[in-house]
Amino acid sequence: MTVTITSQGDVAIVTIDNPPVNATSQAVRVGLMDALTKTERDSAVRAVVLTCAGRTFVAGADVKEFDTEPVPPHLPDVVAAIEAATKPWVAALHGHVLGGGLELAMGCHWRVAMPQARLGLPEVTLGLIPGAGGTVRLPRLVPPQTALKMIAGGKPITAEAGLKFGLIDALAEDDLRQTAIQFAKAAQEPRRSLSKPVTGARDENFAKVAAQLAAKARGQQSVTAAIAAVERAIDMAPEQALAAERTTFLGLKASPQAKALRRLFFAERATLNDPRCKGPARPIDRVGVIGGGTMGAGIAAACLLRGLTVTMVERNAESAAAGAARLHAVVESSAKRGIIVDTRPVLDRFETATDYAALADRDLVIEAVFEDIDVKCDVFRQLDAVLRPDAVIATNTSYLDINTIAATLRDPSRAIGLHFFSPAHIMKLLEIALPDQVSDDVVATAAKLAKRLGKIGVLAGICDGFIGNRIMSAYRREADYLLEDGASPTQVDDAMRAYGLPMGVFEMQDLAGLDIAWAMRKRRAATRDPTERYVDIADQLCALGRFGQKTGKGWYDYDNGMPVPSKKVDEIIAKARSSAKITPRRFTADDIMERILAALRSEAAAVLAEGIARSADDINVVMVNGYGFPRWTGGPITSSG
Ligand code: 3H9
Repeated sequence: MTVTITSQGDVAIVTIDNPPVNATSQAVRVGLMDALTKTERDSAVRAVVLTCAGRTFVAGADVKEFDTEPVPPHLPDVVAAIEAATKPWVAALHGHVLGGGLELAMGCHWRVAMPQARLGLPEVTLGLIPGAGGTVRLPRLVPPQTALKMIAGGKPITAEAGLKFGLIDALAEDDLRQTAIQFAKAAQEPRRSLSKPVTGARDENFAKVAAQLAAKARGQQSVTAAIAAVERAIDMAPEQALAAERTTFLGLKASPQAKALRRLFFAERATLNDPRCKGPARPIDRVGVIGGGTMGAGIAAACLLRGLTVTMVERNAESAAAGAARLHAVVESSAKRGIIVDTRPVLDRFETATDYAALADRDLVIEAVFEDIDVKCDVFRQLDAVLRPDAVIATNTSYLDINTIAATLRDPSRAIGLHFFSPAHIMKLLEIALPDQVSDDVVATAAKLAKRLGKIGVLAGICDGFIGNRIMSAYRREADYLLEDGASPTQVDDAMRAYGLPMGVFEMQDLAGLDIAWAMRKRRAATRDPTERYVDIADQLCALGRFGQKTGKGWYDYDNGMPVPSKKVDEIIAKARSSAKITPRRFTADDIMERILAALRSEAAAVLAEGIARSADDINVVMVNGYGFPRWTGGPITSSG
């Protein structure tokens, strides 16, 4: 039974039990309607507590049902029926109270929550707006601006914030069920969210938040639809606003953006559905990190923030102190962002060392030193000499040949690639690069680490750049071709931003610095295929010391930090065109993106054909989570992209 009724005195306890996240699947909706009928009829029942079994309250409607016609009873009707009940309903909230889950809770007359509960309406992230009254009830419980942020921003709030804003009536310090029962016993008449007036008007601040959210949406329709829905909820009678909400919800549900986002939702959760990830894994509690630079400190922080113990090894005391300072700054910024409450227990699990011997008891060591194969091989040799034979040794390289690095070990089967993205404590993606001899339990260990760190682990084969950087180099190459063929850096960057990327490829290079890629190109010059088209404009910029923002000049000139098109760069491009005997042509933004995406898709096809990626879905997950491709396209290699 997905919905059961028990009782304590005159309080009925309605429990939803629909693992894994108690989604409001059809059986749950039927069960709730049935429970409502029974409790209304039963004269021994004076009040009702709605609760959930397992690790969470209802985390939303069942997304798996969204590709078929909705089957009655519909969730908005269930919520409305509970709200109309003659007996008080108290929602007992724990875990994730999201989407249809929060809508159900708002249909109840009182809400008590565990302090750790998170409450939100994340429908926009699935290309939707709330479809069971959420946009209409929330602005009647919390200030309009808060409702707007929750509905159009999609980010959940803490139970404490919910209490402050009026969404929650009380926090349960220990026994949620008993607290809810006490509440139900004390409850008099039902108190209906929909009967309340909205909490305030649409003022200037509301308009400001709406404008900020719309600007951030970069083409995602659900965000603008969500803003409009909240505006309607404030301006219109509730019945009208509810009807409009439902129409918008159903329209969006069938939209290409929502379909693409749903596909991505399930793709992100399927990346480690691989037999190699399912077997027994080795322990990962004690981690070593080699190198305290930006990447090393970020990786160490990612591990510490998820409860692991970390020793960071640097070559001398001074570098160790600098690495520790970087790590402390990251942990402190996480406290400021509310990720952790107290930095002390986190930092207590951290130490630095200057001798590899300090890693003798580590379960897993991740090197994050300079991106040079000889340096990395040397680190691996030193680790081999001191680590336990069962310890996993990982490299954070983003493109070097891990088979060569693994071959320095007596037992290469314990080597693996863990390619974190910067900032490593924030970015969700972890490319797990598998050298030829890696053992299955080492793969399973990497998968366990990804989950423990709250990251999306994606399996990749070994090649230059694995999945993401390899595809990105094809993308950058095409952008260079476009310059030589007639486009300007500004046109290319503008086209990319219009497509939904946070930054264009040239402004991105200026931000990151052009020198590292230049050094790499020089190293590879001898082995480059002489028949392949090569555009040397970037090399010429570097030869002039134009390394990007850090030198005040790169693809753009910088005026007070703002990029302006550079005459010098235009000259270099013009010369490059004439020496390649190219007559420049005009490009529209669509032409530019079509060419860039075609190049990217062709490289993605090669990555798939060579078995570097397991599936097109995995590639999309990488491009969206590691490289800023707009989520609502589902990723650049879906047909909707
Ligand atoms: C909505 O509510 C619309 C309404 O307004 C109106 C309706 C009329 N449905 O993420 P995890 C599965 S829209 C179906 O790995 P975690 C997931 O696929 C919805 N399945 O766990 C996975 O399955 P598997 C609004 C779902 O602990 C398993 O549960 N709600 C759903 O890292 C575990 O998931 C949302 O957008 C679902 N709604 O995170 C919330 N949710 O084991 C979406 C999860 O087979 N969910 N599954 O791979 C989440 O954000 C996270 O799952 C959550 C737990 C934070 C809850």
